[in-house]
Amino acid sequence: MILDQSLADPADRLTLALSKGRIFEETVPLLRAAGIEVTEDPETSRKLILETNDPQVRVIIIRASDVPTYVQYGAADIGVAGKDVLLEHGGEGLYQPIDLNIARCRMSVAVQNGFDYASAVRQGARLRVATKYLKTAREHFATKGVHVDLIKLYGSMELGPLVGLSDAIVDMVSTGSTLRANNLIEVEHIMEISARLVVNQAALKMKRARLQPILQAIEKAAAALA
Ligand code: PRT
Ligand code: MG
Repeated sequence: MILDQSLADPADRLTLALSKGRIFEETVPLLRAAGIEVTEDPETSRKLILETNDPQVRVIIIRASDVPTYVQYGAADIGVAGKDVLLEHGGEGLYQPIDLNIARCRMSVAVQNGFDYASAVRQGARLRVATKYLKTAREHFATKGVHVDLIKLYGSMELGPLVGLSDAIVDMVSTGSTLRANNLIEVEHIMEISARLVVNQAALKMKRARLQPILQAIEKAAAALA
């Protein structure tokens, strides 16, 4: 279901959905390239709606995994979310994501150092895998014909194998230092991840004149990061 845009913002008012931390920090320069300056810092402000230099543009700060939902329902016109998050959401009501080449990492399978993943897989053992990314993990293991019981977690997946909750985890890896610090090793690389810009489908039609130049400027700035 898409909200009727007349119930949301007027045609020239734009709402952008971002999450705090790396997504916010790495999106700011791309917005700047489109002439949008966020005038408040979500790390120090408790406000959930931030103003910008343009009175018609505002930024809402929400949980990373909630970004596709706000955009899907038209509560935000544009959002920035990781490919990991978008795959779990499914992408309904969202228009063609632009790859922003930011917040890059990889989605991997990791196990405790010493666990013989290859032979467990070879023997057709049923593996217990803890992850926040049920959909993507299910698809990955199904494609490979590996039997798994998936355990849904909301964070700190790295702990799973250390306390016997699971044999393996599926999580994001960037420097690898979290895995190393917890005596885990990567055994499979599932996919490369980066953040994408998503647009509400109705907003793209109703606010095209307002959105098009911003999307173009962001796309150009993002392409330079590739
Ligand atoms: O933190 P919260 O639960 O609110 O949500 P979130 O974790 O989804 O948000 P956030 O801001 O942490 O991540 C937003 C997006 O950034 C993710 O959806 C990914 O697309 C992307 N991204 C890029 C990452 C990382 N790099 C990353 N390193 N997301 C998470 N991590 C975590 C990873 O889960 C692991 O715990 O960082 C740890 C590994 O980092 P290294 O450097 O030690 O390998
Ligand atoms: Mg996080």
